[in-house]
Amino acid sequence: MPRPPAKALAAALLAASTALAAVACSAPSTSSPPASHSMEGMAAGMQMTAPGAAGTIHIKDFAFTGPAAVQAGASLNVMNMDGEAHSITADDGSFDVSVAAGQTAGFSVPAKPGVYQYHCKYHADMHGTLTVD
Ligand SMILES: [Cu+2]
Repeated sequence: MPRPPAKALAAALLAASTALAAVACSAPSTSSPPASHSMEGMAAGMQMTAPGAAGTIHIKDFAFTGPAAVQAGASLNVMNMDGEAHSITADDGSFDVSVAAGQTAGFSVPAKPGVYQYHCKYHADMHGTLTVD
């Protein structure tokens, strides 16, 4: 399956998500705070959408697209462009973020470098990989 030019698309989406975040910041409910392995991770994990986020993972058509690698402890936004809720849940439980349809949420990536496999807990066939440097 041919893919769209991801770079230009991602840049446009990032700009759009920044604008959207300002509007969509109406206190979405997170049930489980991300597990923090350090104090800095804990501080960053408190906020919903992170204005200074290192990047955005987009969820569209039941697929994850996002930065291939991020810095340990960085903030990432998750933008759900689908019509139903998704989650980004680490297979090892390092992070677990649910995002309602059309919403954006933020989370802190683990402070420990490694390759994290994640999935959507609502759709078992959705998988992604996040490399933490
Ligand atoms: Cu899903």
